[in-house]
Amino acid sequence: MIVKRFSGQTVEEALMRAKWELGDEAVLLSSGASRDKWWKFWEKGYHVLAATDYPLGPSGKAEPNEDSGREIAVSSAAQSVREPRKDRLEEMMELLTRMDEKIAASQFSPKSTHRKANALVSRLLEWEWEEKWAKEITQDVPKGSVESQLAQVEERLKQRLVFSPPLSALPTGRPRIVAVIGPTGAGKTTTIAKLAGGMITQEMRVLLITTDTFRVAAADQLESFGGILDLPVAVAKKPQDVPELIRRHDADIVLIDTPGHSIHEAVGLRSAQSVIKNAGTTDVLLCMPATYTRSLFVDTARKMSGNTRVSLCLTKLDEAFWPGSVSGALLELNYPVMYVTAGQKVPQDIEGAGQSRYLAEWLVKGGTYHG
Ligand SMILES: Nc1nc2c(ncn2[C@@H]2O[C@H](COP(=O)(O)OP(=O)(O)OP(=O)(O)O)[C@@H](O)[C@H]2O)c(=O)[nH]1
Ligand SMILES: [Mg+2]
Repeated sequence: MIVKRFSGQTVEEALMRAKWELGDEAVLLSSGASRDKWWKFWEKGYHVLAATDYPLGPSGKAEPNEDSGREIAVSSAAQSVREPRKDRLEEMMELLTRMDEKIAASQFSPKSTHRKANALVSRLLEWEWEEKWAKEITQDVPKGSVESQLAQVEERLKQRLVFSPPLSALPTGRPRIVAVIGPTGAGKTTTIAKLAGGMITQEMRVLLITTDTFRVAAADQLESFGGILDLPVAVAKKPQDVPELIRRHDADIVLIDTPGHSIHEAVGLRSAQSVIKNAGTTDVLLCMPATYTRSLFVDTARKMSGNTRVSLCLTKLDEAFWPGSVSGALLELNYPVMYVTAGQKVPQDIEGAGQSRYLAEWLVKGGTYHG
């Protein structure tokens, strides 16, 4: 006798395999859901345990040997025993097929709210949301299609996020002094150029100051933007020079560029804080790339801001496809978001975060950012 296990996506498929290999004479010993580790983890599987009297033939299938063939040919008694066995097998197959259909139907039942909730969480997890935030933001979302539930999640996110209004001139007539800080290559200098470009169209008087005198050609980058936009650019050799430079110019808004540095670089962290302290800043804009992982984003934002109240400028949204890490980081930090940038073009690839019609949707659904 041969006893063998067969698997399939459905019981019927497993049975077909058993019959194909062991022949129509095979009898079903047991069946059930496959929980073995070897079954493809993303699919549900079923197994059947089947047996036959015949040994495996050269084809790899069970074939009657001479004796058993003779047995079938000559023994009408044996035939009569096998016939009801065959009927039973067909009967069981029919029963199992119906069971399969029932299981499949219950999985897609609109009544199953638990499964609906999971479908919503799964959708967020697909976009690399962390399970903790996915579960929290979807808690008690009313029933409906996943699409309509995602619209609710988007609304909730809008309510949870904090936005700062875009920079404008102060009503006091004194200059608004904005320090732009952030990790290396986050887009600080480019963001300053984008902001300045927009401010010129609003007829604000803008002064650009760079404190980035450590690196080769760092000041040149801001000076070239200043040249293109026809704006004054001042170079501060040390943070203490900034107030004097501001006094020398009559500006509504002063945008101060700072050198990028890593959070492991204590000197860099101190120098950015020194600019903030010495320049008499009214605002600090922290540029953070949307391409960071959630933990790197949160760690960097916390270390860069220190004890200073900052607003975020989310940069490089166009380079990030999966929103989970940014959404999770924003929920965790709860910092106000002032701007988002999604592209290298100056000045157009920037928008006020609170005014963005697409940000909340992107933070839920991801994909290419259409700012
Ligand atoms: N795709 C994309 N690229 C951007 C965006 N913002 C800036 N960049 C690019 O990122 C690169 C670095 O930008 P910078 O403005 O020099 O960055 P930074 O923070 O001033 O860099 P450091 O001063 O070296 O720390 C440049 O190639 C920019 O064009 C954005 O929103 N999207
Ligand atoms: Mg720079």
